[in-house]
Amino acid sequence: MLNHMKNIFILSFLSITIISDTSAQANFIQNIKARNIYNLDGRWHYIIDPYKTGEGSKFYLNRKQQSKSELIEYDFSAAPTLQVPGDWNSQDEKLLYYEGTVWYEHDFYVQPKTGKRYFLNFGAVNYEAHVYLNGKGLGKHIGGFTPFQFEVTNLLQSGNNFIVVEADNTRHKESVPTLNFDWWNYGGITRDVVLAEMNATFINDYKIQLTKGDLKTITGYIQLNGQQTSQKINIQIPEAGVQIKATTDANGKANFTMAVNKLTYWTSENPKLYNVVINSETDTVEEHIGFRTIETKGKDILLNGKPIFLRGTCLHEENPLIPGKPRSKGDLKMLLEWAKELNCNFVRLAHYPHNEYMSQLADEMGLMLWEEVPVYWDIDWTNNTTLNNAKNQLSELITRDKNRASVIVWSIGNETPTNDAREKFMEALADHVHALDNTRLVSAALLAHNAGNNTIELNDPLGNKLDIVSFNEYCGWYIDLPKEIGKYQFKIDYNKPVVISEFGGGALGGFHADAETRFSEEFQEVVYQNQLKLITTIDGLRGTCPWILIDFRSPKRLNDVYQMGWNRKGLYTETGKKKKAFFVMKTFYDEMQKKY
Ligand code: GCB
Repeated sequence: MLNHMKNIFILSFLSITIISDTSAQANFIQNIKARNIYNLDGRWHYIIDPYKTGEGSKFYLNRKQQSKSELIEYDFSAAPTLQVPGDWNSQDEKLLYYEGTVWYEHDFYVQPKTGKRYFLNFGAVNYEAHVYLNGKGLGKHIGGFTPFQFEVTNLLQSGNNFIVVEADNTRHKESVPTLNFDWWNYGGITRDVVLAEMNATFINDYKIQLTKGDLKTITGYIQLNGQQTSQKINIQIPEAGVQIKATTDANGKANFTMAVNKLTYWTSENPKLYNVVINSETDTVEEHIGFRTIETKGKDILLNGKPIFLRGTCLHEENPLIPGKPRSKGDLKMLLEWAKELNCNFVRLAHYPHNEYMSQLADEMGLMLWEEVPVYWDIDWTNNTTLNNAKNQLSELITRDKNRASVIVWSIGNETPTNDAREKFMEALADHVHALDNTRLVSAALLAHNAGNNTIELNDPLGNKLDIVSFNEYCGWYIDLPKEIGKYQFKIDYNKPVVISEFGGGALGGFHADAETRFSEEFQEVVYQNQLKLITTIDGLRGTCPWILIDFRSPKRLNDVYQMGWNRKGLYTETGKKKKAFFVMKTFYDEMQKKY
């Protein structure tokens, strides 16, 4: 049915961009929040539809009863409302564990201007979204954590308009992530929705970064969208006293290279951002951008050519104090501030792309980031649709965040079991990322194995494709007791920097006992003390990421005494109290800061 709708739509509105399948190229307006936008956040009507009745009954038409006898078995205007952005699970008790379809409807008023073009942009909808404007299908998007947009110039009406979104967070074997994952499957329109008003030809995309390994040259491109493809472009960084002119080609693209003599480079101690101004003949956009290089040399990670140690932490995108997903920039800032209290300079945004505000805040706050896609555990390795889906999520994430100085690592997955099919899949992802962006490092959270004689060996063939070899390691929690951690040694078969992407154990905040009692703060504290002794024996150790900064909800954590639906491995409780292990990590990071 939807395909049929889509075909009709393509025929009648040829100029409309449709992102309708998972292999589509990421194509959305760069830095959309800086453009002329109408914010469509607010209260949206919703109808819970576990049997997908709304598809056959065409809820997208948003029909109203025309006579008192007419039978219409839905009514958006009488339906309750949810806050957008926001997950549905935390806003209606009925939806806490819900996995299925929810229809959203929102009315808005707009007076489109002649000669302008209009784009409807979603920050993220988990997991599959079918979008309609004024009863017409725009297309669908798959993937719960990245932006997508539709051009709606020809569909907008002067006056009242309505959007309908069919959102479905059902888990599927072939999806990314797959059926099994250790976090809450928050559904719905979880990020901002905006309508952007653009000129007929506008600056759609740009990349402005230091050239890989070259502190004196900025390179990048400008991509226009519209008929007037050939334009003069001017890129200026007034504070650095540089500018460059370029001309876009018949495809609306201009590549450029700009020499810079004197720049204050972005670091975590001094996260300098410059105002960058891009002018074309028909558009202007400005953005604050930081400039830094990131490379590896042997076992070192070099930021602006200097060795660094990544004082990291893992983080889920979840609100500790208010249930559910963070809904505003303020919520997200608090999470990063908690990481800074631990004296972090690095955050692993696990296990999926987080809100775009995260990387903007990290740019401002001087936190380096690891960004990841939900290629998590054992996904459908032989399925080509799954591979295209994973590639598309990477493309969308990289398109969105490629100008963020804070982002230094793209992670292609977490704890994927080694076998031939997975190897082929993951190597394809590593190649995909290297081709899209050579100015950052590629990694993945790998699995090490016990090679006998208490030796933890990391020899995953995928490591050869990665710039940093990272692995998760849970000695003292899933394997052995904390007091036994000391018997282990490592064998790591690469001349590359090593980052421990996860380690740790659980504790119920406020539960105190001796250090042998599981789930006590003392047990967790010893896990950390002994883990730090162990992992600092790794010759190439260049970063650590405890799992995890804050307790988070997971339907897999079912112990009713200690867990109650929460993964308790946080260094903070969900109410923001620091556990004893927090101070072990903080002391370690204070010492590492003196060394690097
Ligand atoms: C892991 C996973 C992470 C889990 C964690 C745990 O290895 O990468 O997603 O939440 O372990 O707590 O078991």
